[in-house]
Amino acid sequence: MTEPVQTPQSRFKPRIFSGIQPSGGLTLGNYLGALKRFVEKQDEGIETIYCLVDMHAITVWQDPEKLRQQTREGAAAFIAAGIDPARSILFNQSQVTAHAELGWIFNCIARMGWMSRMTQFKDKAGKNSENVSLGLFAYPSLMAADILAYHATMVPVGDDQKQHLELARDIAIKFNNDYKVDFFPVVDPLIEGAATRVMSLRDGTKKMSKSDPSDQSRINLTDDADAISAKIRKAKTDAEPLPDTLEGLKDRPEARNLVNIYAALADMTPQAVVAEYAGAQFGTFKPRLAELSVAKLAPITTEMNRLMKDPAEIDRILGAGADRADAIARPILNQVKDIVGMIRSR
Ligand code: AQP
Repeated sequence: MTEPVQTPQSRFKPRIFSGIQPSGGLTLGNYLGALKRFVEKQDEGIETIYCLVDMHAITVWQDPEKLRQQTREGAAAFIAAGIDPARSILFNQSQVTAHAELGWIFNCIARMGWMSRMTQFKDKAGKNSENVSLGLFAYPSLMAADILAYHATMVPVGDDQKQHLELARDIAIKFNNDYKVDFFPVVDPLIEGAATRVMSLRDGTKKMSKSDPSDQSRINLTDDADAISAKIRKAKTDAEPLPDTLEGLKDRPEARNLVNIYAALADMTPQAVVAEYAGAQFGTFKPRLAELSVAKLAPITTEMNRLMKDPAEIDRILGAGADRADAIARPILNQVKDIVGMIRSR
């Protein structure tokens, strides 16, 4: 057996990895829960690796031409939101084969029982669990590979991904224990900010999602000012005015959601938002929220549209990012193969 590799946790330098599925156009939820945070981390000067996870996207059916389009649109959204492909590594997952290779090894580490407890699988499979893809079941194991192929130590995500990140930690720990090494870092989820779970505009108990059948439930990053304003105007609320403390929003999920969105867009705390709008009716608050949303999102949409006019340039950026990603992941994967006992003779 391979000699145990002595690698204390402290040797891992801070490195951030995160991804977004190109399974549809990106939403305000993806922006506030993920993309905006990705830019902040890049701007803090931490090494950042960001990925359009197209292999995750095909765990449910994707039309090939749409998948290509959505991947480019996702990359355009990253850049338009402030990701600089020179400072961050930006690529699509399938171009770096280390993800699939490590994903397989992790399929052999993860336990069926662990995967069966994943709430996202249960939600997405619903009553149809016999008929969904095997890939959908194995999704969190590939996600662990995405992160650990880079020895990433921190993963900014929305709240819905917390359970998957706990699973990535379990996989890293079990691998280290099984092979008596201290090879993989134990990743830290970064779930921060006022909008870690943006809810549907039609139902405050449901997550805003790009695959929700109702377009009215979400704000898309490609929506124009009129569409954004109309969706916010029609967003479900209640008849009460805004309270003066957050406690007053406890059983008002739709109202709480709009306050959180406002806070995240304005870089305020939700407490500060209710303090400012205490006693205001939604007839007053909604137009202000619409105005703020348009002011923050319109420049991103305009820049995305400009970038989308040159798909070849987007593909070039993704390819160059994939080369840089591969240069980090390949040596790590090679060490994994040595640890596992796989011969590498070419
Ligand atoms: N509503 C949300 N609020 C806060 N964060 C969110 N994220 C997604 N929705 C919200 C965060 O965005 C990142 C990328 O998510 P993903 O594309 O990998 O898949 P998802 O979480 O399943 O997002 P969707 O929009 O619901 O996609 P579909 O409909 O394809 O399943 C993650 O960090 C996620 O937390």
